[in-house]
Amino acid sequence: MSGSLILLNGFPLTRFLARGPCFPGWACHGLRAAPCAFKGLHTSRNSCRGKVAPVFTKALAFGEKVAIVDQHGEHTYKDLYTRSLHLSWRICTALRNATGDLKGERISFLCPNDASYVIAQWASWMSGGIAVPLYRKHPVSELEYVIKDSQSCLLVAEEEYVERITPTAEKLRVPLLSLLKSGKCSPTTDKSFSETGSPISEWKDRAAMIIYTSGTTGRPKGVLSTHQNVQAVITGLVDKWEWTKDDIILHVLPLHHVHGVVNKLLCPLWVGATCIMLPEFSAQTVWEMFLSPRAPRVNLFMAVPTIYALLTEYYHKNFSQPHVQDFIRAVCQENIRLMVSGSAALPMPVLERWKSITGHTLLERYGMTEIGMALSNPLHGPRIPGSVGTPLPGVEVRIATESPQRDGLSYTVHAEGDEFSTKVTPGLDGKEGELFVKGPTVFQEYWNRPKETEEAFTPDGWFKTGDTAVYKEGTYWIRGRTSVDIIKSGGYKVSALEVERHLLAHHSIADVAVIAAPDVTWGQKISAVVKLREGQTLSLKELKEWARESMAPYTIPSELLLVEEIPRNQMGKVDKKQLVKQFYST
Ligand code: MCA
Ligand code: AMP
Repeated sequence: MSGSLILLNGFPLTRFLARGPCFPGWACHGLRAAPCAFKGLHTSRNSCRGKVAPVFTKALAFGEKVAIVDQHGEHTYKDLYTRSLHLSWRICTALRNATGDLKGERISFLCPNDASYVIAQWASWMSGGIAVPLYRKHPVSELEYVIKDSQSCLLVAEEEYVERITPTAEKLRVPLLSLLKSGKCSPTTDKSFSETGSPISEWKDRAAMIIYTSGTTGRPKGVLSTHQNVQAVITGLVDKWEWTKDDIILHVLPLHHVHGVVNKLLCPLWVGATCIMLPEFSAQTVWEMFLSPRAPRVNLFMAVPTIYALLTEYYHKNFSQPHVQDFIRAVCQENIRLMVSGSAALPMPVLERWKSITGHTLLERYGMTEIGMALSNPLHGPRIPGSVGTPLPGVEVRIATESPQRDGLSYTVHAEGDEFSTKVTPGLDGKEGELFVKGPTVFQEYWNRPKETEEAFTPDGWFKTGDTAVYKEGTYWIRGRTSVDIIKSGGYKVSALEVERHLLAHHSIADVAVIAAPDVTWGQKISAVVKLREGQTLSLKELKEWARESMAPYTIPSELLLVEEIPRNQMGKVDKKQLVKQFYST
């Protein structure tokens, strides 16, 4: 840690650019990781050529370069590597593992958005474990679910969260290691261990991380990705969006989802770039970071559409003078090379307002926890508003519909493509269908759920995304989810059925249907249509307060509609499309 301190809205930053040489042979000489070449291998859905190795294996090559800037200061690649190695030694010691290879045991970790997260993630990998990130805003019951479901053998918590998670660790009898705040130094590593480093040399088929995602059935499922899967996503994006070590990205997303973990954190760390991590999203701080005349100068930004909508709202409230607006546009044009939107459909008004404010046409791309990133508009060349572009390197996509046959299911393929071209079935031009994906980015399995894993793929190995898509005008378009029970709110995927399950535990609620209310800022808002038990009353405020105990904040309904009866058909099903029309059609 060194350099002169700059205080920006209470967030200390130090000058860190041009900090000493990188190690020879690596990024200093225009490092661009080779993209995974995967073409036409229909029999093996997860295969990728080239050496697979996790991101930390590159860290020493970037040496003294600053990897992370957070609220505690700067952290070089070497700092991160050394401290991760030390933690991995502590992990193996705590588990009495003398080999230094946990062979795929799960390690859950609870860290703020700062360097401690990277250290916990790298340490999990260095010790041969699977990284299971927990989210600090989740209620304890949700944290417990993830630790239990992933069968984690150890818990790492940054010191701020130790007190909160200790009862859970004790209840589940999982050892808990406390991690110092990212600004504090760890004691020196056991010498022999630090000299040996990680004993693992073969990474390709090793599992890397489990990210939890909601589906239409059951509780959230753990999506298990291998190091090869993770690397394929990273290298595809590094290649297509031309990441270099000179990039400086501003990180504002949660770190229990692929967008925050891979696109915004592992990509910069892969190329030796710098990631400035805010503890959480704040529109004011983001604008200050964009407009600050001093280093570090952010030149890359990625977010969900809601964040662009919130930044736009802040801009209109605070920057009304024409000369300020001209200044903002000029600074954004000059300093920022790329702004990306993803995780949910980008509404046209959000795209247009952002363009008029900053001069940037947001690059929209499409991804999913199970497949990493699949489709992207181009870095160079026209970005078509409303479309998600074409397949990323190594990714194959199909648009198809199921055709039931006597002897089982078959699929009618409307279009099929890869990075280079798309073929359309004659007569099915522009016809909507479900989007299928294949390639090295596609996950290995839902943790401990073989049946769900099998059902998620076609017999010939395509992952069924559940998104409706169409190919036309030379590009792919996402038309929405096939299921009404999946809600996208603020970029988070929320299962309506899971929300209903929680709400039915409320003593005043007799029946409930959770629906998605369209909203330009949040994409969709979670709306609960509720029938109360006789004699009961319930306000939205009361419901929210009650829900905070057991529900993740972004799954709590922001609207409550009280009804006499919830309309159900003979099968007991609610026509949710009809309910949305009834309450939200304009
Ligand atoms: C918060 N609020 C909401 C919602 N969330 N209102 C309606 N709907 C919501 N979903 C309200 C709160 O009630 C509160 O209102 C106010 O907004 C601020 O709440 P807070 O919790 O502080 O919100 P925030 O921290 O500002 O969160 C907004 C956010 C967050 C930053 C946009 O939702 C976010 O980080 N989203 C990103 C999720 C993400 O990374 N998804 C990637 C998964 P009041 O003040 O009145 O109480 S998808 C993925 O990874 C795939 C692979 C992909 O393609 O990327
Ligand atoms: P998650 O499962 O949380 O990773 O969310 C993945 C889902 O987000 C996808 O299946 C899509 O429904 C949605 N999604 C991601 N990017 C886009 C996009 N650019 N346009 C529309 N939907 C998107």
